[in-house]
Amino acid sequence: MRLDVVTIFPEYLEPLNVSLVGKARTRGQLDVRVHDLRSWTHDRHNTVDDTPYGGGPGMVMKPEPWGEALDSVLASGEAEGLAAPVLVVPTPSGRPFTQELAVELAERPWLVFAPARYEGIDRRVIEEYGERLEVHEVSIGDYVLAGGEAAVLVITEAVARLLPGVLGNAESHRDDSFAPGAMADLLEGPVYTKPPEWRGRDIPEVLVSGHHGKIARWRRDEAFRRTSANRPDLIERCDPAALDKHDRKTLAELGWEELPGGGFGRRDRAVEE
Ligand code: 6GU
Repeated sequence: MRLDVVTIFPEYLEPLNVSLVGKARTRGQLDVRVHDLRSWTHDRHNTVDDTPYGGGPGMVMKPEPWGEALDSVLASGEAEGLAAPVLVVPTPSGRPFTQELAVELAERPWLVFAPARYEGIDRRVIEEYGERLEVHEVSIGDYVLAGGEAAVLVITEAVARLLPGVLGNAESHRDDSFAPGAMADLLEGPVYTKPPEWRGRDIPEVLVSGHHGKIARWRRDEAFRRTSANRPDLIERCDPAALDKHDRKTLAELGWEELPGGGFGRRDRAVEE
């Protein structure tokens, strides 16, 4: 997979040389090219921003450097025989970045990232490339960062670990939280390793029982427990058809009830307490 990143802070992308993504690069599984947006400016101050039309605080990234940068990056990939890339524009006003989108992006041979600083990029840039490319404006969460570069790191890591041969164990992402499959839409429960006792704390006995059925059941119960505590929204929209009798009992113990219209809701504890 080829990745191009156009940024005013190329050094912010240094972590792409480390760990999983760094290894994928040295193995030739990932071809990452980081470009300095300012190299497509023509004034003495390498200006990339200007005041917003209509007034208001902050600055807006000018369209001309982005246009030249993206044209140049697109031409270089085309010259190497690549078909049109997906353009990923990290922005707090984008659609939420999800595992589903990571899977979709991992299937594409070429991604171009256009992370904005300041108040964003002049809208006409998104419109212009939206006519030529598949463009995804994505947000990595409900908080505001100073720029999209950290989001590029997040998205790249989520995508790179899905590429064939990048993760050591091909099975490793099968039961990720949020991965489609058996544990779909449940958070993963706790994990343990040796020693069996640490600072007076034992591990759950079932994990050394050798009883695979009981272990799977325990893990699923713990996944429900953690999901109920940390992501009740995932329980609320879980599909009742995907649950067995034991799941329903576990959810009932965690304070959930099946609603008449399907789905689950918190049992009204005001009455009980
Ligand atoms: Cl992608 N960019 C910025 N600047 N802030 C964010 C974000 C992206 N996602 C969440 N907050």
